[in-house]
Amino acid sequence: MNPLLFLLVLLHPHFCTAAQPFFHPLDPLNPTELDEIRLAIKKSHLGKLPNLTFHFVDLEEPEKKDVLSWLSSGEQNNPLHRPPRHAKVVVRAADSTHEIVVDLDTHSVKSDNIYNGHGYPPLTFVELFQASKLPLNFPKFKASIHKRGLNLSHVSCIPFTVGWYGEKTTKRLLKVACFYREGTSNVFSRPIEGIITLIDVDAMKIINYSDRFTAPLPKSEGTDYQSQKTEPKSSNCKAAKRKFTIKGHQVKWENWVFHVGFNARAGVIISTASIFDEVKKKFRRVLYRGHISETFVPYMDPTNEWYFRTFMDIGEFGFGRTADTLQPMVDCPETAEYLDGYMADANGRAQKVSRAICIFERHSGDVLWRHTEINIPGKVIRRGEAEKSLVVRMVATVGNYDYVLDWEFKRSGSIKVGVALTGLLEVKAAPYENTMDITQQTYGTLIADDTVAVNHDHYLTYYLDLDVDGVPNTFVKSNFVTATVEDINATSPRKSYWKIVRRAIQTESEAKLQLGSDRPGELLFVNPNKKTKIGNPVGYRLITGQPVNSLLTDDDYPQVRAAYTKYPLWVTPYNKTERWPAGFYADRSRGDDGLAVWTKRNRRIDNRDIVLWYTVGFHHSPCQEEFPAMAALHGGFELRPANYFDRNPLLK
Ligand SMILES: *[C@@H]1O[C@H](CO)[C@@H](O)[C@H](O)[C@H]1NC(C)=O
Ligand SMILES: *[C@@H]1O[C@H](CO)[C@@H](O)[C@H](O)[C@H]1NC(C)=O
Ligand SMILES: *[C@@H]1O[C@H](CO)[C@@H](O)[C@H](O)[C@H]1NC(C)=O
Ligand SMILES: *[C@@H]1O[C@H](CO)[C@@H](O)[C@H](O)[C@H]1NC(C)=O
Ligand SMILES: *[C@@H]1O[C@H](CO)[C@@H](O)[C@H](O)[C@H]1NC(C)=O
Ligand SMILES: [Cu+2]
Repeated sequence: MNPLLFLLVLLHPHFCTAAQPFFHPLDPLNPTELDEIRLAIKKSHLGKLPNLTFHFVDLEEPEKKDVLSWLSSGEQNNPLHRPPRHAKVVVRAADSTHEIVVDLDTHSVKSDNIYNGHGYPPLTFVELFQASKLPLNFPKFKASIHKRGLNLSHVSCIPFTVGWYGEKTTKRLLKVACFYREGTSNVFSRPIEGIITLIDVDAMKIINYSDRFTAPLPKSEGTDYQSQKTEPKSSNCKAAKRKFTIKGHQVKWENWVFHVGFNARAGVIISTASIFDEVKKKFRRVLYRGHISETFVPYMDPTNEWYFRTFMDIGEFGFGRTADTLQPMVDCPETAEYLDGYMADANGRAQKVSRAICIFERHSGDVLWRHTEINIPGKVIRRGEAEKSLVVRMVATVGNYDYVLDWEFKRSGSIKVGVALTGLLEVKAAPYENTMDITQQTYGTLIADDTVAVNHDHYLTYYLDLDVDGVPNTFVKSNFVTATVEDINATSPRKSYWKIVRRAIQTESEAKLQLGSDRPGELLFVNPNKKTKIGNPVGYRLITGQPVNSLLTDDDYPQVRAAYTKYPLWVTPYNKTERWPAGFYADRSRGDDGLAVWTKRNRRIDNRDIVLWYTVGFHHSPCQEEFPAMAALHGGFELRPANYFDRNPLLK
């Protein structure tokens, strides 16, 4: 024990009597801390400003070097040695955006800076809720509903973010579209087409209204999905004994140890993930921090009621904010353990999402490895192991869509990131009952009578601060190229083979890659300062899914805002403030912050602390089976050791 702590123990006996809570500097803010933050802000000068609203409250991450030295110090349970704990808070008050740092050790506001750049912080649930109610009391809207022969008490309205289309000055706005609930719980299936209401969010007033045309209201028959409701059923067999431990937010399973955080914006955050090396007898680092960092969902319909539907769900709303309470036996298996999530609501009050995250051991039924040997006279050797892995899962329900987000850890050293899209399609009403009747561009697929599901994309971008066996890493791109047999001495009847051409990438501009279009190859992240016993650079391989790049033109405003979606892969030098690829202030952003802008500096990325940005994308052309609810569509990628271990870590 260090002498200072010993002294404190004498002065404060509770230090040694109370069980030490397990602490990690990246632990998310707990409800007590959220309360302290709110009170510190309320009692500061900010508390006197009108209309004080909390838009974002999160841990202000300690410096990476401090976290790493804490991790290696062996002082994990010593509260005196923890890095200082701060919170970052973004509030709106009197029509301004304030960025505040609160010191959680002194319970006081440390700094307050007014943000004057473009874009706005995420919308609060209160704002979305209030905006959704405004049309229902608006005389012109009531008249439109009456004109269509509909009953106002069956109308539900849903607010959408509006993007940016070159306006010189902007306001915080929402556009509201309305739906007819009558006869169905599938709210999204019966759009009341032709009407859009524009709302000034700060004033919370309707500032424009358009009712351009009517279209047949899609009928309610066949739209419901509740008949298939899966009631959580408990099985008779007793749940298998849990094979992992959760201490605070630290998870240990087989050869892995990692930390599971949570915030309103990203949802699940995996950090300080290390894997035990049986040969070296120590934990070795793989991933300092990984989380989803933005989604971009542009719809492909340029008409007045649809053109603005180009959502950035993480920056505009938040995946943690929309994290759903997981249903045992539907969302996660019986053996799962759950973690609650905490965040601040619009008043700064701690809000709990029960069972926001689940963790479970998965027995996929797949073969992990196997071999049968018949070439040994007199015997047959048959060996192998079944696959099992540990999954950390959350679900974000953003309006009509549900995103199931998995981090899967394998004993082989792989980390698989999985994304599944499910939920309801966003549809519009159109006067067609058969594709033969279609006379005008529909921008989608006719999936039911009078119902068109509009084409769109989903881009889910992951922030991956890899620390492959240490901080300095290099991105190495190899290509498999066809070589011809040089026929000088005519010793080989073969004409060709392939060989590997490796290139260590030096700068950001070389690192942004179009995948799939060019030659085959592999993407490696190596620690150039470490080699295996026999000399290969220690690395991890990125195995991508199907590459998907944006097809929008560079001058299209949504594409200007989400310029990073032109490439599925970017690599940047680590910089704590570069975290959100469309910028932090994504609502009404103009593309002047974010990955595509930062990388214009073309910084060096070789043998440095680097961050990989990888986008899982989908071009979604809807089909009839996706109505009334859509079976999960899967995507993802894998980080897989490549000469990281001296041999297969599964075979001891
Ligand atoms: C406070 O909000 C209300 C409505 O949300 C708005 O009418 C008022 O102008 C706001 N006051 C200030 C000073 O921003
Ligand atoms: C509208 O719907 C409500 C709720 O179902 C019902 O009570 C009311 O009578 C309806 N109004 C008309 C005019 O049909
Ligand atoms: C309001 O709507 C009209 C008609 O749709 C449009 O011409 C006008 O530009 C809109 N004004 C604003 C402020 O959006
Ligand atoms: C061809 O054969 C000569 C003589 O045996 C040898 O010196 C040379 O290295 C060979 N070249 C190749 C390409 O194998
Ligand atoms: C980190 O990134 C921000 C935004 O790109 C930039 O302003 C800042 O100078 C960078 N810091 C360092 C140390 O490079
Ligand atoms: Cu989709």
